[in-house]
Amino acid sequence: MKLSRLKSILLLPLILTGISSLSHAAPYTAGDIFMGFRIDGGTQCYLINIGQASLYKSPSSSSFTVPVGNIGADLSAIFGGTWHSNAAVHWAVMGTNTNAAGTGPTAGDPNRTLYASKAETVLGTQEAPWNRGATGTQAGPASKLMGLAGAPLGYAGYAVTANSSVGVIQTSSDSASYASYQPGGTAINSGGISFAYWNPSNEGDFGSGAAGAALDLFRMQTGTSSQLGTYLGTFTITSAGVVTFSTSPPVTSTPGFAAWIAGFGLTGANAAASFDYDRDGIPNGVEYLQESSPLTPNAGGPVSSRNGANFVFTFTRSIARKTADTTTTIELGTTLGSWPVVYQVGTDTATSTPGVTIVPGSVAGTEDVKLTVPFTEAVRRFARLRVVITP
Ligand SMILES: [Ca+2]
Ligand SMILES: [Ca+2]
Repeated sequence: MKLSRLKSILLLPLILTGISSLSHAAPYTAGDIFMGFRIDGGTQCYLINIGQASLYKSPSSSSFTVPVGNIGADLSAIFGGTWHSNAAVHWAVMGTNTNAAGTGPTAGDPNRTLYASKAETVLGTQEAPWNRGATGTQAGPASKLMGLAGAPLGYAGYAVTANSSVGVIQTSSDSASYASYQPGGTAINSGGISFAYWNPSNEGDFGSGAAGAALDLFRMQTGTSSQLGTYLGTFTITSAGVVTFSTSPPVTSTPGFAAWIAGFGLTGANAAASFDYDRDGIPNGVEYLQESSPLTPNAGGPVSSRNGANFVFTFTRSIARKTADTTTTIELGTTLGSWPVVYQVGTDTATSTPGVTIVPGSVAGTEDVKLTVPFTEAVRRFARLRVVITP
């Protein structure tokens, strides 16, 4: 009896040792997406699990640091200390939830939903989204992305590095390495374009330095090739390897209000931002901001309410409509005749007047703007949303 107990006690440290070594295996959960790095002609590449796609699809903040550990140390070790200014060093983001046929969404997405980056050609200007494809078409890249994620030759088959609990260093010539899916890499699985699908590539490089590199992230549910993916946000990286994801690029490539309103056939006074052509109470400029039709009366628009001791004014806007030609303000007054108190609504909370907060909206591609003002006196208070267009 005593001997048996002694054996149990002796076995315990061995079991713990086993668990400890297992914890270094690269962690992968269905729905995780990846950031990859490679260098032209390199024998090694670097693959990082940046977590569930939902972190980027429905981010809890409009800008956050992606928790990847000290990847700067790994990048310097693999690609040299000047990796962040080397045009031969490439990076990209990509992933899928599953390639398995079947019913029901997995990880919150329909099967074969794809995520892929596109490098910004003009820094600060959003790229046009990748197209969506039919279920059968998206099976090709989804299959390769599952290969990238899996074991033994993909991500899950490796041990993580000492610097990053989510980073693995792969042998480029392995058939499921990150480099093997890229056109300039080992090109085992690329077909000359990224994952034999994103043409020419979902990668950017560091020829303009880390400060000149940005990757826009798009989500592509299965659909038709005439449907565009959805822009989710932009990745940037510092020369120290700190990765940031932001849903608020400063400028988008959208042509702006003039082209938008002309597209509805409105001209002259009917096309003014302050005019309410369809008489739904929403001026054309606000219709633009929330992407509702200026021709058809619709519900929506700003909502004001009282919340305890605060006056609260909220509206939802389209991220794609934060074009450089718009100036957005929330104006307050105690009558409907004058609006003496003006709050600026910037591209994010930091660039707005204090009291205004901007957070991701419940629908991808939108954000919610909220003004909170304490009631300081017992008077009526009115607020309006004003969009001024500067051609
Ligand atoms: Ca209207
Ligand atoms: Ca309308």
